[in-house]
Amino acid sequence: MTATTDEVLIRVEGKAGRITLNRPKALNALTLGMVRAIWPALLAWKDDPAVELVILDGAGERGLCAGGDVRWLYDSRTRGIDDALAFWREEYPLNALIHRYPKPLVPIMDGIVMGGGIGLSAHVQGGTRIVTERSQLAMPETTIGLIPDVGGTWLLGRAPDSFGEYLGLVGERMHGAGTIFSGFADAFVQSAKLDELRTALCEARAADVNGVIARFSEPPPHSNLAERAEEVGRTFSKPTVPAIIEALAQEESEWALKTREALLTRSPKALAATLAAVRRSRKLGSLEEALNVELRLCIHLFEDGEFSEGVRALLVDKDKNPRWKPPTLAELDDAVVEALFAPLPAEQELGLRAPA
Ligand code: QUE
Repeated sequence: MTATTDEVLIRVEGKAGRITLNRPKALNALTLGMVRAIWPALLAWKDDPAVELVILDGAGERGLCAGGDVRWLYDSRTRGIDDALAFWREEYPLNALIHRYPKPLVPIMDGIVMGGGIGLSAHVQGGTRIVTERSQLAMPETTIGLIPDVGGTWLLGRAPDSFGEYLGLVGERMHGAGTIFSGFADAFVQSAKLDELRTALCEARAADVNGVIARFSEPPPHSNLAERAEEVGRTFSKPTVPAIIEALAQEESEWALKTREALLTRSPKALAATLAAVRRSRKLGSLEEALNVELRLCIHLFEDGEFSEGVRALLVDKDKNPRWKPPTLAELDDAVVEALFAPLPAEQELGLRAPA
């Protein structure tokens, strides 16, 4: 099978379907073209007896995937919401397909894996999500006025204790053991062994994939994430974002100081929406339902201009001085946050459902 774009390389090697994100200069940021190439390949391999497993990785040294192609979304803003709708309405079903995939899928989460890259890899079930000593996993969307989408609210809602609130609000990077502790990855492999791992996987039967991974994996290096459990519990369990920020001010650690400072730079509206969405996701029954809610939030934040302002300040003008609306949490009305959760017009709704 050949893809219609060179932004993603799709081929079969031995028994493995292989997907390599191939925009290394943009840290493999996910485009609509890539989504449209990956989808039919996964569907075809599902029913292809020659394909035992699928390997997902990224070209270049810097990482699997920085996120969605937010620069393109930013440029589309003057044309309305059609491109944003098209992108997210095709990307999220791919996240769900990956979650439900009937054959082993092995995401190589080397280097930077954020946003859209998490959506392509962290939903995989079956214990095959690989990280390395170079891995940096995060859901940093509140930095650009968005919420942790691509099923991020679902994953964060299932992280231990209040770690989902912490990781989702701050966008903190996870490394080593922290990626496994949080529930975003399964196995640690030294990056120097990845070529050999891929070669072995290409010869593996589906039933042997976990055994092959076990041969190459080792205990992950220490991360201080789990050690923060008490501080995270005392602070990120509070009912509102202002209460979390206040609780951080009561702590004495350097971590609390830095975390509070970070929160104060994030979009107030995105923070409040993220806190509510992560907590509401705990009451949902499936990833698909969480994705439906996330589309509403993202479209509303896109229409509202908060997302564009975040991308402008961080990635376009790079002045790192976003003019959030409102600029502070104190000025943020609960009704404004609740309106972000409102259903979209019927034809825009995602309407994903978990398989029966
Ligand atoms: C939050 C995000 C993204 C981000 C930074 C954030 C994101 C994303 C990128 C990104 C980075 C480098 C690139 C690129 C995109 O940065 O989603 O094309 O070369 O894709 O704070 O959500």
